Amino acid sequence: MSELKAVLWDVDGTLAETERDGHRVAFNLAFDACGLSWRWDEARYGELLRITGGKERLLHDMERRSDGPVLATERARLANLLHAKKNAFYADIVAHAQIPLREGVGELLDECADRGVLLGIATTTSRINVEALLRVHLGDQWARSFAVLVCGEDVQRKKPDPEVYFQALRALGLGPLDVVAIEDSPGGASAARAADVPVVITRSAYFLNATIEGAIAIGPGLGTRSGWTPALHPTLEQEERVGLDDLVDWCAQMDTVSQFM
Ligand code: XBP
Ligand code: MG
Repeated sequence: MSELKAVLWDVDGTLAETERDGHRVAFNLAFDACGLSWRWDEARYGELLRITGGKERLLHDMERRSDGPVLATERARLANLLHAKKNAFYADIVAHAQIPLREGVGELLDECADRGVLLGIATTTSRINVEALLRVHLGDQWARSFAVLVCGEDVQRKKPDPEVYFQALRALGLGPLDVVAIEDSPGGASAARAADVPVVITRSAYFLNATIEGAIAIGPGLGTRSGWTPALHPTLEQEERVGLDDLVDWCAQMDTVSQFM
């Protein structure tokens, strides 16, 4: 691996636990606002997370229920309506319910900025949702912190397709081994790996036990040094979190690691 030049962040599940308490709740509010009795409980939403993209998730569910519109054009129209409403409710939830950034995320963002490592967003979620979340946590000028922002509407094919990573690398003018991706899900890991981007997995609530292949490291979150594979070196630093040097160490171990993960 060459010198680490950028860290590319997934959003939902990685920057914050937005799925269970954010998007899912907002989808249910949107169903209600449209007079539908449909509800996605936590378990059903966990199944539906296999389908990336909110609109795609709605269509997938609608095609399988007996009380959904029969015509494809009607399903598409309803999905558009529900998705727009969902995003409005989601913005309201993140603005008020304050879904926090996951532990260690803010610190690693700051450390990257301090050490001249570029930041990027590589997500399948809509730009409006990224804005809503990051404005709350990083302020109105949040976008200035990121050298590249590739969102759901920017790609033809969402994760697990690697297009989001190819676009981010092209925009940065970097090769895959110049960067590290941080993801939380099997689909996110597949997308990064298919673009040859080394990926670190911070497991989120919905993917605690999921089989995730090809990561250079997997652990419970950036806020702890325990529970990681490969294990982290003990540190003399006060902080009990994953730092940039750890990402670089994992990259250096990459070839060895892939033999046992
Ligand atoms: C996660 C997703 C998204 C969100 C909903 O993306 O699959 O679909 O659940 O977002 P990532 P939209 O983890 O890559 O951020 O409704 O805006 O599609
Ligand atoms: Mg994710």
